[in-house]
Amino acid sequence: MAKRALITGITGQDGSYLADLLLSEGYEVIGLVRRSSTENNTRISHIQEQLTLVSGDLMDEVSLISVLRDHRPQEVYNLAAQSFVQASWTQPVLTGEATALGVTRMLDAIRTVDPEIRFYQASSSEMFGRVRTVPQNEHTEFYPRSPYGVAKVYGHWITVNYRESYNLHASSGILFNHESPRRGLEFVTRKVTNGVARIKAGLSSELRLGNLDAHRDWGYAADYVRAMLAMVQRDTPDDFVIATGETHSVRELCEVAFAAAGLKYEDYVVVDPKFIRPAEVDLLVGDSTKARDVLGWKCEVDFYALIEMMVVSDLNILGA
Ligand code: NAP
Ligand code: F7E
Repeated sequence: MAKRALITGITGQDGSYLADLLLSEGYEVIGLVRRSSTENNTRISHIQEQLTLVSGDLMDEVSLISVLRDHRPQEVYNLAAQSFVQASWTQPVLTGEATALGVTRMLDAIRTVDPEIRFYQASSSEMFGRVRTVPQNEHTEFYPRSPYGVAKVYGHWITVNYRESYNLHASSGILFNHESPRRGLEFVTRKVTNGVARIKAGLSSELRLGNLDAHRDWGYAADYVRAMLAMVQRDTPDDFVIATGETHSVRELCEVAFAAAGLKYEDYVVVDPKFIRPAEVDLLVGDSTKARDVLGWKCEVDFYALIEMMVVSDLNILGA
């Protein structure tokens, strides 16, 4: 019989790639979607008929319990969150409710309905924040630098705690930044590749950014969802860092993205203090040796191929 999985955050970047992957593996996929006055299914429109979309919200435990009772998934992938770091300073309480307490609501719904359900939590390299070691691995101390990072630390530890308290099969994937043509326009990679396409199409004459010196370990989202699936299939739940092991600055990102369209970033990029954060994460670079050794996971798409893929996609979208 086909396995049944519930994905929270299915309308987001990772949810859509994970749904693609699970369907290709023969899963029945249930997607939790929060109520909205306008439908927001663009990332999953190509597979919508193969999905069962159900209404619910991480803010509302009753809805989570009902969805688990009605659909009885064997696996739950908790990808839903307020995921934009910058917004976590203007909406810190909402970020805590969804990104931190939402994890407890889902874990407790699992404990109540069926403690045999296997659980994946979308943890983040933002938990490392002001990094204590370089590169960062599963033993690196957390030092979050935003309300989002703090909320993710809570989400990680409540996952570990429910595993230890109630013996749940709960794993936490500590994923470094991962991007794709489906990335939200507010995140820096997509903002840059969309900005390049807009300039090329004659729709903009400049691109306003914040800190160009921040360094990130950027990978491809479709590679990263393979790691989520692999973690949940193991006999023993555990925590894994997922990263490429390479770091690049935002400036380098601009250089590579503008060059892919035959442009020089210095001619268009303007630093705007509006995009500088109250506290910054200066440098992230992950060590995913454990994932390679235990899960057999590795990434297939490197930084340069990823940025080129995103520029090409954005140029196509705008017909530039
Ligand atoms: P995303 O594109 O921002 O998607 C977030 C998803 O969460 C959307 O489907 C959103 O629904 C949903 N959501 C937000 N609040 C909700 C609520 N209260 N109840 C139910 N659903 C809610 O994020 P992503 O890039 O795919 O990331 C997926 C997860 O991985 C997130 O937890 C993120 O924090 C984490 N993460 C991401 C990265 C990365 O680099 N992408 C790295 C590490 C960890 P709407 O469509 O209705 O807004
Ligand atoms: O910023 C700098 C910014 O917003 C990356 C989320 O998926 O990954 C993501 O969080 C860097 C930061 O991603 C702009 O200051 C400069 O240093 O693309 P971002 P993030 O904050 O790293 C982690 C792993 C997650 O878990 C999160 O959910 O780029 N930067 N100028 C800018 N960033 C943005 N967004 N916009 C700018 O104009």
